Amino acid sequence: MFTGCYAFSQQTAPLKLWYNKPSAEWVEALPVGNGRIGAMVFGGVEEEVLQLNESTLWSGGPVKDNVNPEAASYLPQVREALLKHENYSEAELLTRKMQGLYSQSYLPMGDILIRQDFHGAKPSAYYRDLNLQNAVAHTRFTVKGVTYSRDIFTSAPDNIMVIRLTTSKKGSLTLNVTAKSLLKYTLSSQSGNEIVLSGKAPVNVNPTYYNPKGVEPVTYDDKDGCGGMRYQYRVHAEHTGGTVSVKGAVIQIKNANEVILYVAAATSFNGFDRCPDRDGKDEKKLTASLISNALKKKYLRLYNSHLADYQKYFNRVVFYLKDSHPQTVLPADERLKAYARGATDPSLETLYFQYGRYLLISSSRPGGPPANLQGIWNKELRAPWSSNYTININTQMNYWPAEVTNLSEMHEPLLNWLEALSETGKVTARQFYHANGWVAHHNSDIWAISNAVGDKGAGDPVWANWAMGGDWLTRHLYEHYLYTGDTKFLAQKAYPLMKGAAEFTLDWLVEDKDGYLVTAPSTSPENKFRDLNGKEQGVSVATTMDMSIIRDLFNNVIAASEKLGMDEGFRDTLIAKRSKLYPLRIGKKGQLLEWYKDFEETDVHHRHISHLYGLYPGTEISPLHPDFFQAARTTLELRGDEGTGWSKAWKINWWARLRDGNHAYKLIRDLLRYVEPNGGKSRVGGTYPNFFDAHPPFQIDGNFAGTAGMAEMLLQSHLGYLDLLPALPGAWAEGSITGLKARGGFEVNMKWKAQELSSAEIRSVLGLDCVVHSHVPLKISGTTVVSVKTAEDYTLSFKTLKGKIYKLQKF
Ligand code: FUC
Repeated sequence: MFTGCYAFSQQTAPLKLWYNKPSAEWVEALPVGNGRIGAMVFGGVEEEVLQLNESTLWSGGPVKDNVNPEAASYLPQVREALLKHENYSEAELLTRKMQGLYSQSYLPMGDILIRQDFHGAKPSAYYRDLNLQNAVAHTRFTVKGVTYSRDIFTSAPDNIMVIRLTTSKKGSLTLNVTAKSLLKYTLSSQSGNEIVLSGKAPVNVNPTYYNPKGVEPVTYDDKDGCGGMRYQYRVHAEHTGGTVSVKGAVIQIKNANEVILYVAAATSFNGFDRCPDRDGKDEKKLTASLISNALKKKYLRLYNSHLADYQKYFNRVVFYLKDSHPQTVLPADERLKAYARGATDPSLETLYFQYGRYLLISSSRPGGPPANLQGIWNKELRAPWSSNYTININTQMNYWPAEVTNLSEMHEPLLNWLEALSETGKVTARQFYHANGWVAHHNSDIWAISNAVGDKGAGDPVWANWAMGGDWLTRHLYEHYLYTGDTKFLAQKAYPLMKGAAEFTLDWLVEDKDGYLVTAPSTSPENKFRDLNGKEQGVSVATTMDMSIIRDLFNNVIAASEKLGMDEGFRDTLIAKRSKLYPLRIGKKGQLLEWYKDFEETDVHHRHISHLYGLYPGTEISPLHPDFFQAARTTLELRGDEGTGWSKAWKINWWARLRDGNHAYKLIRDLLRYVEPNGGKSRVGGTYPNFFDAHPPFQIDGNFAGTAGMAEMLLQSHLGYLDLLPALPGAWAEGSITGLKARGGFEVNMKWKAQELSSAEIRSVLGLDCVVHSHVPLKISGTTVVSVKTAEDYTLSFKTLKGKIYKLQKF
C-alpha cells in the first residue's frame, strides 16, 4: 500500500468473523491456511477438532499414457455428423468415444483432536473468531471461573501450524491430544511429546457422481512402486508447568500453565510427472525438519514472521464504506441472517470482500499447487466434484481477484501449474486429436490431467469434452503480464504457453460451408439446446463461448508477439485466421446467441452463461460495440439472477462490466444470502455461517469471484484506460479504497462521497502513459492537466514517471 497526502485509509470496522457458540458443522468452522497446511477450526469446548489438509495430498499418480488409442479416429466422424449431416445425436455418441479417464481427488489429511475434560460443566463467556487482520483463529471460554484460550495460526514462512493454549489459572491445563484420518494410516509416538500419523493415499478415487456397479470407488496400492503418495503429519507438544507424556499415541498433558502444539504436514508429492511413491520426496524428513525449525524459533518469533508475511499482502488493500451503525455487535452468522432479511450492513460487505483476499492468501502461495474447488479445505474422502480443478469456469474464478486486489504473487501457483498442464496437454493433443500444440478439457488435478474425462464414454460431453480449458487459462498469463509489465515473464513463460494453445487451436478449427472457421465438436458448458426435432442436445458446432475464447486467445498472442517483437509469421497467420472466426450473433429475443444457430435452451435459467465470456472475463463485449453490449444485458435479464453461488458471483462481474452498479449490488446481496449448514439439497447459492460460498455445497469460487466483482464495480482497466468507479451502487454512496491495481502497472486509491468520486491517487509503477475515465471532471494537483468532457464521461490523459504518485481532484 502507498499513502499520499490524503487520508485515504479510514478506520474500518474490525475485520473479524466472531461467534458465541462452537461449530456443530464444518461450514461453521473457521479456515486457517498458509497455502500448504489448511485447517478448519471448530472451537469445541471439551473437544477441539482441527480438520487438517495439506495442499499436495491427492489420490493417484502421474497421468497414464495412451489411455484411449482409438480416440483420434472418431474426430473425422464427429465432424462429418455435425457439418455434413447435422446429426447431433450421432455426434454426441461419437464424441463420447474420445474420452479418457477421470481426474483424481483432493484428499483430507486427518484430524487433530484436543480433549479437555470438564466433566460436563457448562462453559460461560464463550467466544471464537477469525481475525483477518492477523490471520489468527481464537477461541476462549470460562469453566468454573477459569478462562481457557486457544490461538491458532498457520505460518507460510515456516510452513507450520501453531496452536497455543493458555489459561487464566496456573496449572489448570490438562488435556489429551491425538489424531486420526479417513485415509489408511498408522499412528505412533516419536518421543515423549510427539505423535506422528503416516500413511499412503489411495491410488484412485472416483468422483462421487461416478459409481459403476462392482467397481470399488477408492482403491489403494500398498506395494512399493508407483502407487499413491505417502503423507505424514506430526503434532509436537511443548509445555510450561505440569507434565507431558505419550501413551498409546495420545499426548497427555497434565496441570500445565501453557501448551504450544506445533503441527507439521507433508507428502511425498514431487511434481506432476514423478511417481510420488518410488520417486517421491521424503515426507518424514520434511516434517521432522519443520518441527525442529519451529522449536528453534519458538512461539513469538514464529508469530512475528507469520504476521509480517501475512500483513505484507493483506494490508495492501483497505476498503472502507461509510457505516453509521456497524453491526459488529452481532455474531457473524446472526449478522448474515439479519443481512439476508434486508439489514443495511456495509461493513459486512467490506468484510466479505476482505475475506476473499484472506482466503486467497491462505490457499494459494508461490511454490504450492493452485487453489482447488475448495481452496485447500476439504473434509471428505470423496469430495464433491473431487475437489479438483474444474477449468470451464471454477478454477479461473479462483484467480479473478488476484491481480486487481493486489495479490499478484498468489496468482503464481496457477501460472506455474499451467506449464505442467501444457506438458500433458501436448500429449493429449497428439494422442487424442493428432494435433499440434496443447489442449486441456473441463477437469484437471495435481497431475495436470488434460484429456476429456468420462472413463471413455460415461461422461456427458456437454461438460466432459469441452476442449477450451487450456485456451481460457492462458488469458491468466497475459493478464499477469498486463498488470505487472513483467516482460521477462511474458517472453520466457507466458508466450510459449499461449502460443502452444494457439497452435492447437489452429489445428482444431475447421471450415464450415460458408467458409467460417468453427470448432466441432463444440459444447456450451454445461447447457443444452433443443434441435430442430425438439430433442435435447449438447454437442454442436462453434458455440459462442468457444469462438469468444479463441478470439481472445488470438488477440492476446498477437499483442504479445508485437510487444516482444517476435514471431511475425505466426502473428500474421493468427491475424488472417482471426478474421475468419465465426462471429458473435444476436438472436430473436435480442439475446446474444449461445449456439451456432438460434436454438432454444433446455434450461432458460441455467447457472452457466458461457456465451457471456466476452463480457467478463473477456473484453470483446463492451460499450465500443453497443449492439452486443445491449444483447449481453438482455441475455442476463432473460437468464435471471438466481443460480448457484459461483453463478451469482459471475453475475456481479457482468453487471459491473455493464456499468450497472445497482444491479451488481443486488447480486452481492443475493450471493450473501444466508444458507443453513445443512442446506445442501437446495440448488440456490448463497453464503454459509462461516462465510464460505454455498454452491451449495461449499465451493470457494463464489468467494473469490464475489471479491473480484466488488473490485470490478470500483475500478476497471480492460479497455486500455482506468475507469474510476464505473459501477458504484447507491448503497455505497460514500467510501474509499486503497491499493487496487490496474492494467498498465497502476496502483489506485480512491475516495468518494454522494456517489461521486472526490479524489484519487494513482501510482505509476511502470511509467506508462495513463488515461483515466470518470463520471466527474478531474484535475491533476499542481498541474494544468484537466479532464476533457466526452459524450459518456470525462477523460484525463497524462504521461507518467516510474514510481511517481499523481493526485487527482474533482473540480
Ligand atoms: C461445473 C458446474 C457445477 C459445479 C462443478 C464443480 O460442473 O456446472 O455447478 O460448479 O463444475
